[in-house]
Amino acid sequence: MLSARSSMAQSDQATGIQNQKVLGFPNGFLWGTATSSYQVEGAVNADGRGPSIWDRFAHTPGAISDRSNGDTATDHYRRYKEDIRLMKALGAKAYRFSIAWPRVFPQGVGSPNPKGLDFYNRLVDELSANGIEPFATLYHWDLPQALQDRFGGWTSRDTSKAFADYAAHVTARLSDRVKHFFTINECSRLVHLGHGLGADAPGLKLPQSGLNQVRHHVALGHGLAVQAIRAHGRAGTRVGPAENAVSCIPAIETPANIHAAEIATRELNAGYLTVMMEGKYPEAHLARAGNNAPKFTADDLRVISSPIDFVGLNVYTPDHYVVAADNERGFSLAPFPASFPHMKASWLRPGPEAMYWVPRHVAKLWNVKSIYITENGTSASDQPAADGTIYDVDRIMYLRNYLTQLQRATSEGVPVLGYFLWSLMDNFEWSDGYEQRFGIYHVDFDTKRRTPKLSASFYRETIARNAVA
Ligand code: PNW
Repeated sequence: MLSARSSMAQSDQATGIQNQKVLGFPNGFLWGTATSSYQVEGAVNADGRGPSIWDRFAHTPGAISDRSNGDTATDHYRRYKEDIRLMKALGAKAYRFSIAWPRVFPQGVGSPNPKGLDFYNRLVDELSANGIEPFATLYHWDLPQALQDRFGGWTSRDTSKAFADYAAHVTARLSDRVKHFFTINECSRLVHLGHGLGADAPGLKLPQSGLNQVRHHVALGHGLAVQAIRAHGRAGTRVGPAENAVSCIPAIETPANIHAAEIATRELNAGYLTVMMEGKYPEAHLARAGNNAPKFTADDLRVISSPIDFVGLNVYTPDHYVVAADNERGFSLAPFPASFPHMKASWLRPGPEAMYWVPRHVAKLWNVKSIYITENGTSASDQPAADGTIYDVDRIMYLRNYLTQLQRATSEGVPVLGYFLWSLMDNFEWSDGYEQRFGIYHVDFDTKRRTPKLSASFYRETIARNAVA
């Protein structure tokens, strides 16, 4: 009797079709999942937590499509042990969570609330007991409302300074167990959607000059926090941003288009990664802003570009670039045709190649030696089949394609050390409320019951093989 393996080999011989190629990742590749405080915790009044701008925004009529809010969310605050069991069932090695600033400083500044930090102490201890490495994000958009009221939030550099004080406080207390800190999640989205379009908290629609100043204060907050984390973290504490860089991919992989996508990456991320990595705003960027350019000092630029240990990248939807000879910028955006497919959320247009090109551009442009993919995932309709299972094969397709491109990157030596799938479980998807489900575990928001989707099995298999399943 032939074993299954050798009979497979035999039929391969018969057809001439080769054995399936293993798309393996480097030894020790760090597989994880990600969430953020306001999206999962709930318990908004527990243990002295102060209100955040997201509490205020979510309770504003018309702000959230399904009129929901994060008051209870997934109740992760009380169910974190169960959630760590879910991670363990996946075989995950790391968990990226965020710390709610208004739990630690209910007024943003001033007296800390020790009970708030206690939650993260419990969480970190439980993760460690289960062999899961904690990666903490310090700011995933839930600014204490008190700072919005008092300083105008990120319109003032007082908020950048308050962020550094909060970062120092947290690092001093957690860095005995937490070795990796992310400063700010997606500076670009919090600036653009929160302060330009008014679609995220605090719901502002600032004119261009004000928006540019907010962008500068957010970058400054990142830099001040990097310095605070260095000053207060134990030896071995590492820090970096978690940015959703504008993802520029060459529409066709010719050397000229690749170059166009690379210079687009540098220019289109000028106010974020570029200034963090280079310590200056590119001339062309300031020239385009003209009178609306932000006000800053030379010292600000030194702070913003404080050395970091890694770059975190959230990778979702890319833009396609081509070279344009008649264009002095040297790159040209190929707009999405109306026929371009999208996932359940209309902004989520799949572009798996982003998972190859974005870390590659970042590594090459700025000689970055350590990169984490801090988020990647998709929403899906997630209807249970007759047998009760959610066969989310669209999410699996999406993940498999992105991971295949990630493997392409790591196999070529692009220094990506880990990947955090967004998200462990369905959660409060900001202005889309609970209508967009990103989890690989389904959450029944009435009972808070968690159930694995088929994609949880896909991810477990990928982690077990350390290769695309
Ligand atoms: C991220 N885009 O947001 C956030 O960090 C998460 O909190 C969020 O739940 C997740 O992705 C899914 O939306 C993004 O338009 C939203 O490219 C939009 C974009 C990127 C990231």
